[in-house]
Amino acid sequence: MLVSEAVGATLAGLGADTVFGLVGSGNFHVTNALIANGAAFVAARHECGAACAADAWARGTGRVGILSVHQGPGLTNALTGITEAAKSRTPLLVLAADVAGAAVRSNFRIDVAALAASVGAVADRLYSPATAAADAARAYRTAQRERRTVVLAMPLDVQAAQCEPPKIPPVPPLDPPAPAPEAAARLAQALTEAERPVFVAGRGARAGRAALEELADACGALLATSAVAKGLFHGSPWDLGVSGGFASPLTAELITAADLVVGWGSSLNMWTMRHGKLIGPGARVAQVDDDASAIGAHRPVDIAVPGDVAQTARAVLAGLGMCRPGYRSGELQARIAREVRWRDVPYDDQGGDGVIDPRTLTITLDDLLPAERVVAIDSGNFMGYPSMFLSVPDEQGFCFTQAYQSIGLGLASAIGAAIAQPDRLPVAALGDGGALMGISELETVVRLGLPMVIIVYDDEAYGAEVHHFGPDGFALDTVRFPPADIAAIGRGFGCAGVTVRTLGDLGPVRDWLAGPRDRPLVIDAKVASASGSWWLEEAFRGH
Ligand SMILES: Cc1ncc(C[n+]2csc(CCOP(=O)(O)OP(=O)(O)O)c2C)c(N)n1
Repeated sequence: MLVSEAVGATLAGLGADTVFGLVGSGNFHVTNALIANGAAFVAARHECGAACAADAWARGTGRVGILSVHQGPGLTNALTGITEAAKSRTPLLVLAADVAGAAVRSNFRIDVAALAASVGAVADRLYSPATAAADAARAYRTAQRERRTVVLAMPLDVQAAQCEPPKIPPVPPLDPPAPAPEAAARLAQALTEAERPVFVAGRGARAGRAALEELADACGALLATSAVAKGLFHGSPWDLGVSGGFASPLTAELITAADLVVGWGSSLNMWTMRHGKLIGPGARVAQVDDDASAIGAHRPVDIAVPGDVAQTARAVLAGLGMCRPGYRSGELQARIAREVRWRDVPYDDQGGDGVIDPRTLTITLDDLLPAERVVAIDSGNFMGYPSMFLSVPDEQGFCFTQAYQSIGLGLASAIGAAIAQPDRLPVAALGDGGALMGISELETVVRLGLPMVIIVYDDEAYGAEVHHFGPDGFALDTVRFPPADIAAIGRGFGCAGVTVRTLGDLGPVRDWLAGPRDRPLVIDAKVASASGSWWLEEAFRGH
């Protein structure tokens, strides 16, 4: 059989059943081989969109995402999305067609391995017809086991050669790594002694809610998440929501007053810890992570526990001594219920003169949109509004692709998130800059019939730059734009479109929600943007 067929059959045999991509001559046969072996193919209109959709799908399903791209420009077009995935440790396998080794003068020739390595992905290759199926299997397993983004170069001459039908034996599932008993005991002792412990759970804790809640109940800890794990403790009376730039005043106050902060599968990076400001003087820090290299990578830690989150939480629970009530009291519970959500924090509405306050808009949409939702967020000044004012039902309800801080990824991410969770309402939250950058995927949303709500926080500018440079008196002509009728652009793609300047303009949103939701809805919200956001200033400090 052809190597391209063997590779497709091998990957399908390993579990690849959904493939995102854009097909050119170099990845035509492999993609068709995957389809012939039962995989669904999702065609995007730009390779960056395909990469983002595959990334979001992998985040939403917890499985290896598959991206298929043409040689040369197919791969370079996908690179921003691949970089986001690589920096987020998304298990993603990129099937990247490549020129033949001997085609040294090919116009498509690029150094695929160097390109992959430069963005933090793992480079692998189909080395020969005889090894190709094993090469593909190795690449898939690297993505799966090490949670890495792997770029598999597939030279055209190798793809076109003949090989024996592949025989790739299945590998039994691996158990997650248990913590060392001494390390678990150290954490158990620290929690036993702590008076005000707070857990900060990250992406690595997304499957660990039950074990973490049980431990937190036993030692009186409050529960928070990093932005990527928003929703993990939804519904718990002790849920503080997101730690970091998006933390509400009460959340920040309670984390800062903790005497022990435990990061669970969280890097405790500058965003999550507000450059360390959320760690009070004298507080101890513990970190649990199944990747030992992540421990202490962003800040000093007092207690290091390499190990799987859920297993560690159970081991620590078993080793707890007599705990105090910890941080929990009836009074605090009532205060959390009253104050912890951003929407319960008073603000002065800045709407009027043809623009709506983005907080007012988002709170109202939070009430209107069904709770069973998955929200994907683009980057920009606006991004705190949906992150802070839209609730999500659980950790699967939030797709936050900010590891590379690129604008223009949010719409495509929402596509992958929607396909991963077809029973939820997909919501894309974008700035006008990011929306117009990634607009080609609006055709994909329409073509796939996704019942998506696309909220565009339209300030007719690259607001992040306006607010960063404006106060210093710089000219802003390069970052301001004339009005664009994004609702009409949406209608042109086949969506329903509505322009919103006041709450009174939301009638068509209610109508759309009433059904049949047979096409996506674009909400072009002309938003007030008098001043920049504090999370943006926080972000610029990291530049
Ligand atoms: C690909 C890319 N180009 C440029 C930037 C720099 N940048 C950061 S935020 C931003 C403005 C985004 O504008 P918009 O999407 O309208 O959101 P807003 O900031 O106005 O809320 C820009 C250009 C970036 N992060 N990524």
